[in-house]
Amino acid sequence: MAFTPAYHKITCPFCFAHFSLQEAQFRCINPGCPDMGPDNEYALRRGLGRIKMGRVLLPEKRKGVLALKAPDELFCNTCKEYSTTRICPTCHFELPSNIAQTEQKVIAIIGGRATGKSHYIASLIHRLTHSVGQGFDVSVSILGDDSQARWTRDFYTPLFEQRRILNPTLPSALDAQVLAPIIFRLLFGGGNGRQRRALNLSFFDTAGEDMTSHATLSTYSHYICDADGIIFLLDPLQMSGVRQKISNQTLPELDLAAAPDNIVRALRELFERVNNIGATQKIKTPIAFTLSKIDMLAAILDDPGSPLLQSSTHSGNLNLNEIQSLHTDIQHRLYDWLSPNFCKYVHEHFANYQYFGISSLGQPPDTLGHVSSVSPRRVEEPFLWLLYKNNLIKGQKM
Ligand SMILES: Nc1nc2c(ncn2[C@@H]2O[C@H](COP(=O)(O)OP(=O)(O)OP(=O)(O)O)[C@@H](O)[C@H]2O)c(=O)[nH]1
Ligand SMILES: [Mg+2]
Ligand SMILES: [Zn+2]
Ligand SMILES: [Zn+2]
Repeated sequence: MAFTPAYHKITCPFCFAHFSLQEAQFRCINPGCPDMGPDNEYALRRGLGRIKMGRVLLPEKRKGVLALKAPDELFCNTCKEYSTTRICPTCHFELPSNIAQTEQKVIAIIGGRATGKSHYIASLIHRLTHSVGQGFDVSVSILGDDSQARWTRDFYTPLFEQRRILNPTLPSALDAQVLAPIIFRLLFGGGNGRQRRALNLSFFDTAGEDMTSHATLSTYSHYICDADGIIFLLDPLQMSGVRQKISNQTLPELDLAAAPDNIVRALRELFERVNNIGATQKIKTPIAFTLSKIDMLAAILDDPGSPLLQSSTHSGNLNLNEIQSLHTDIQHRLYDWLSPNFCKYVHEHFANYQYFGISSLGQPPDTLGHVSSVSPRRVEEPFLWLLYKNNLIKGQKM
């Protein structure tokens, strides 16, 4: 039987439980196995009713030097077949292959209702898999059949083929699917003799509605509080200063529950509770506070030189000067558009943050919810900055 060294600590890309490779369980996936039955852990996590699954195979507890190696397959006594399908001991989700050789990172995308999270995920993934990756010597692919099917059905086909805007994401109580992340594999390096490095990245498309109450926000508490980076979307169309200036256009209704101040406070309180952070301590997780829908702002920007109107130029390295000038510009405008208190609150409570601006569509949709083309602007920047903060790509002052 083949073995892999067991010292690798694994973080489950679905439930974020930490365990060693030794503790990983297996599932018999032989369709002819007579021992199929309900899997309560799996059903509970997915919000499903009773579901029949292949048998869960438990590894033997090994001691001494034997504990240094973990089996690559386990034997099903019922059907007499070996299984190489590892599952998480906590949530019973199937683990991606090579999990032991691959780093795991989690990037949380959060924001109030209709701030643009789903469209952002769609345009970011599209850019990463089509063009940005090459400039950074990274290849990006979607991992697993579940993730691939969901990406195609819920994001790619409606937005990029049919050019229709995406539906609002249902809260987790109504659609358990949002509790499962879309997982990507990023492969870094390989060029110029550099060492290759593999990374699995989990993204959840959360419903804004789940972000506005303590009870539902807690569902995602580990996803958010253990994340390696957070993209926090802020909708300029919910900011009073912006609404006054573009009042001649049809604007979405004002949604007080989704107000940026409320969600940033809820986020801070969540960190205080889950990670036991004192009232005066700053949160260290890198957070990209990102204005969405910046295509709507062109009409009200008095300064044609504003970085919000320029496109970004990052290739190979993250251009830190460009990031900084965008940050300063947005911070200055948020004083006016939102309130001086917002920036002050962010500064006092977060140690590692930066402001960004993106447009996922490049233009507003028409009244029927169609777009003539999808031309994303600056969408990769917050993501690249988070990779930079996690030492995965280099930054340069140009
Ligand atoms: N002008 C403009 N509008 C956008 C853009 N992205 C999204 N929108 C609009 O914002 C609406 C909400 O976007 P979603 O991505 O569904 O927002 P969400 O944050 O996922 O919302 P929930 O799933 O309800 O939490 C869309 O239906 C579009 O009308 C953009 O780049 N530009
Ligand atoms: Mg959504
Ligand atoms: Zn798990
Ligand atoms: Zn079996």
